[in-house]
Amino acid sequence: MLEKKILFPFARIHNPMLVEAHLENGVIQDAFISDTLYRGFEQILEGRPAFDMPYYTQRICGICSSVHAVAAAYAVEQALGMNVPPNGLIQRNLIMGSDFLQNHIRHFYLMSMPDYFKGPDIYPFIPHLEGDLRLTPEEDQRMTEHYFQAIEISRDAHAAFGVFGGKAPHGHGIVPGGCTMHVDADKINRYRGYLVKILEFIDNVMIPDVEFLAERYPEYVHLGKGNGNFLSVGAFTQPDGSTLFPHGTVLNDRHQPFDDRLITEEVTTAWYKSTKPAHPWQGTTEPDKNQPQGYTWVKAPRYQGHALEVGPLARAVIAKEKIIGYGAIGRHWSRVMETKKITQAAMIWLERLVPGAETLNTKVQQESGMGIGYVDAMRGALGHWVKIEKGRVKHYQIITPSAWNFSSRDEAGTCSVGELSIRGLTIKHPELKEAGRVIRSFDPCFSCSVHLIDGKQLRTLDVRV
Ligand code: NFE
Repeated sequence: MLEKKILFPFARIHNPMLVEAHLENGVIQDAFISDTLYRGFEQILEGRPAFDMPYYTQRICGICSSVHAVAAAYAVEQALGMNVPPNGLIQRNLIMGSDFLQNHIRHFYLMSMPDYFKGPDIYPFIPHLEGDLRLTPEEDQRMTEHYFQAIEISRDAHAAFGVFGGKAPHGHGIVPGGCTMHVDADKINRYRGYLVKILEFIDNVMIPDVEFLAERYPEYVHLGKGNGNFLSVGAFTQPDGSTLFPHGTVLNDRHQPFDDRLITEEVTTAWYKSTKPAHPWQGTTEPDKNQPQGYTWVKAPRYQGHALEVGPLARAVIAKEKIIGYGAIGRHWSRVMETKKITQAAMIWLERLVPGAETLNTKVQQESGMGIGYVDAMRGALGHWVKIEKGRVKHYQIITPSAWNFSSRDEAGTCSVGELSIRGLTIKHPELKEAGRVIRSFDPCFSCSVHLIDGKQLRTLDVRV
C-alpha cells in the first residue's frame, strides 16, 4: 500500500524542516526534505563594508556562529592580502573549539538522545515519543541525569567561548586580521578550567554513553548510511600552517585532494530563479517561489556532480581515523570522539598562546580583491566567497554544511545524502521515529538557511519534541 507522510515541523533540529516520506508497505521508498524559510544573506551583505563580514555572517546562525566569523575573516583576509599573527590564529581556534564542544554536547544529549530514552513525566519529555525504547528504568534514569548535566556542561563550553569571544553566541573577538582580545594568564587559566571540566564529562559520561547506545541499538550503527562520498574542507589552522582537521574528499572509496574549482551549485528543484549549475563565483541567489519543480529553499551544491556527505563522520573518514559505522549511531560516535580530539588540541593551543603578544594585524595590501574562506564547521564543509571593491562587498556566496547534507535534487535527479539515508528504512512508528533517528544524526541546521519569514503564513503549531 502506498502512503505519503508529512512531518512538519520536524522537531529537535535547528529550525523548520519538512519531511515528506513516500512509503510502500511500511518501507520508505523516497523522501523529500524541505527547508521552508528563505535565507536572504547574500543580498543583505552586498554593499556593506568588508571588515564587517565576520559580524554580519555570524547572524546566519546561533548554534554555529563562530565558524561563519572565521570563514568570513579568511575570505576577507585573502581578498585584501592580510596576515594574522599566531596569537590571533590560536585564539580563533579556541573560540571555535569551544563552539564545537557546546554544539556537539547539546546535539548529542538534547537533540538526539530523546529518540532513544523515555525520560521522566516532566517537560520536555512529555508527551513521550514512545516506541522501540530499550533502556531499563535505571538506565533511563541515568540517561536523564546525563541529559541535565549536558545542559550545564554545554553552558560551560559557551562560557569558554566568552573568554576570548567576549560573549556567545555571536562573539566579538574574531575580525579580519586576527582577534581582538588581549591575551593574559587569567584568561588562559579560566579557559583551561572550563576545558578540564568538559574533558572530564566527555571521558566519564559522553563516551561511555555513546558506546552504550551503540550496544543497545546495534543496527542503528549502520542504518541510515549515505552514499559513501565524503568531503572535508579542513579546519583549525595552526600557526605552522597545518590543520587539526585535514581537507580532502572520498569519491567511490578513493581519497582525493579537495579542489575548490570542482564545486557547483544549482537550483533545478529549489525556489530560485533558474540558472545553470555554477561555481559560487558566478552563482546568484534570486528567490522565485514559482519554480515549477521547487520544493525547498536549499540549493544543490555538488562536487564533480556528486552529492557528498559532510560532518564529523566525513572528517573521520578523510583523516583515516577509526569509525564504527556509516549509519545514525556511527555518526554520533564520530561526533562524540571529535569532542575529545578538540579538547586535547585546545589544551595544547592554550600553551602556545603568548600573553601580551599581538593578536591582530589590520594592515591591508589592497582595497579590492577576491577571497575564499573555508572552514569545516560543526556540521561539515562551510565556504564563503567574497568579491570586494574599494573595501565594500560586491558579491557574496555561502555554502553551508546542511546545504550539502540536505540539498535539493539536481538536474540529473540525484538527491542529497540526507534524503538517501532514509530510503529503505522500515517504519513502524506513526511519527516516523526511525527516520527521525537517522535524520537527526546529521545534526541538521536549517537556520543556516533561514532569514526572512513570510509573515502571511505564520501560524501557531503544536510541536512534539
Ligand atoms: Ni546553523 Fe552551520 C554549521 C554552518 S549549517 S549550524 O555547522 O555553517 O549546517
